[in-house]
Amino acid sequence: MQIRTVATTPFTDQKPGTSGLRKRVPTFLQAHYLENFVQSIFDTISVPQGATLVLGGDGRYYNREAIQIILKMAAASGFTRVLVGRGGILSTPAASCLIRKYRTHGGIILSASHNPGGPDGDFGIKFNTENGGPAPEKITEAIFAASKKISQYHIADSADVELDRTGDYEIGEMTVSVIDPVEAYAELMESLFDFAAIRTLLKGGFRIKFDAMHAVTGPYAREIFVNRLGAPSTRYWRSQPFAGEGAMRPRHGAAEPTGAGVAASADSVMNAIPLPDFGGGHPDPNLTYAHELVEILYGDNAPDFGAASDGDGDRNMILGKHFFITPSDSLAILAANAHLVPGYQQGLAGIARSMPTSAAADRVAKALGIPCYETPTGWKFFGNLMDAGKVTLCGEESFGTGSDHIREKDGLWAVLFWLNILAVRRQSVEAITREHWAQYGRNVYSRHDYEDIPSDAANGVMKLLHDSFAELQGAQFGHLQVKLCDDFSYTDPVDGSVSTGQGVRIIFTDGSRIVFRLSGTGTGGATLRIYLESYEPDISKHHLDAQQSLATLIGIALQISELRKRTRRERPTVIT
Ligand code: G16
Repeated sequence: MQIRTVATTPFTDQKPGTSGLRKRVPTFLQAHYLENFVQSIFDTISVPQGATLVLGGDGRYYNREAIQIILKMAAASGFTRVLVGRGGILSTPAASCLIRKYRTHGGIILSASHNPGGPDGDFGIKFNTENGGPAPEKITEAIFAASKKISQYHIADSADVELDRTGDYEIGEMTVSVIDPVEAYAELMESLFDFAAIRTLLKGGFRIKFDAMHAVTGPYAREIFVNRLGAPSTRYWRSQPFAGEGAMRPRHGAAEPTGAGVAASADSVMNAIPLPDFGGGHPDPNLTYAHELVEILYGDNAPDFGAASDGDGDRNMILGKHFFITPSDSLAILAANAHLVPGYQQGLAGIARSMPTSAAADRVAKALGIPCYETPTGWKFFGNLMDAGKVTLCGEESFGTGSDHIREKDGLWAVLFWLNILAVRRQSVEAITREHWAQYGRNVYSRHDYEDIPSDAANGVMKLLHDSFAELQGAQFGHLQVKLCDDFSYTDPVDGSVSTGQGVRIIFTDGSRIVFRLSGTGTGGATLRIYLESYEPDISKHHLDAQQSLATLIGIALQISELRKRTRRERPTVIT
């Protein structure tokens, strides 16, 4: 095998964000752009002899081409073996599962998560370490530093590898094992949940609808829900192979019924084929972007349970019949019911949530007598806590929930956790949630996103808030008084590392909160997020709409941030 050393010059913008390097596809298509970043990863992690790498992505545009490049660079950098998902497909949780199962020297996941794909969409790349989790900040910082002084990269001169057939292939000395992307992950799920009980629930007529949003979870959902749990499906799906096998791929939208008609259809999994542009959609499982599913769950003859996942399969949205559960409540409910689920019957060591996530889980932790940790936004902050055995369940308001079974958040895991609880309790999703609120009180919660606003305006809002800290301290807004305002910082209790500037918190004396934060995952302009939370112990008010209950806080947030004036936006782009 011939290894070529290619001279290159640094790009200045390869700083990983909340979760890896995410850029528009045209940026990644620039000569040497991907190669520079991959070489910076390999230079940073120094590849030991005999090392194996996991490699796969969410199937978005440029996934396959990038995989071929990375395989050749891995061969040139001394890896002995690379495990690649067939068709280049691996969900983020499945990649984490494989890294742990085969004790590899980490993995590379190609995804821009919930961001749209296609030639004008986004692409992304992230490195996960040997524990299966996203690289911590000290590694991503080192990769960024390497990317700023790179002068050459190494790549094997070899033919492309056949990605669509499982088996072993060679690039020089390195073996490329193309593996089934689903099997190990599905087995892990079977080891955690009571599949027999869920099968009985589904057989008894409990109807589910899972929206894979034409992203990576389609093959996983079909195998788990349809093949292993017996959820109804048309024969079409049963005989459908994986994505990437072009001949079987339907024309966009042609193979599946959409809209209200789907509610009555027998298919438990919709939008199940991963497409490079996600069928033109925005694979973010929330009330705005998963509206097709939301319409079904809020329509006539709605299924009993609905769920969606995102581009790379780590996020989840849970719906009941005509009912939405905030991710914060979902985490709390999973924790409160974990004793009903085989994989968690031995009890929880602790819970962790990101700072902007509501304190609903804290109440459950208190009742269980276990610790609850508050971390900055980003799954990477949970890794140390899980590795140290301090927490079992973790969750974020951004539709991420997971446990120490892997080191990533896990969309289908959350869906199965809910189904297991439903199979035991035999109540509706809404009834379980309302009982939970009756017992613990309700942390009324909402997030308002202002997407794609000019960076200057977004930074201006954040600066104004910082400059107002002294003035806000102790300020009175009607019946609400500010107890504390700061920019959240976190000291990792395991390794002592400190992360500052993680979001502006305005906390009132009654426990209500407003949090302002700039997104770390966008690729165009800035996204400003406002997180709003208040606590309602009064059961007679639990039925109220969250926006109504939070109206006062929303008004204060707009007033102190001068958001409307500074961004010229009258309303948020997305409300969840
Ligand atoms: C990523 C991280 C999550 C984090 C989210 C926040 O999600 O993996 O842990 O909560 O970003 O996004 P933002 O910075 O935009 O608020 P994902 O699903 O995009 O990988």
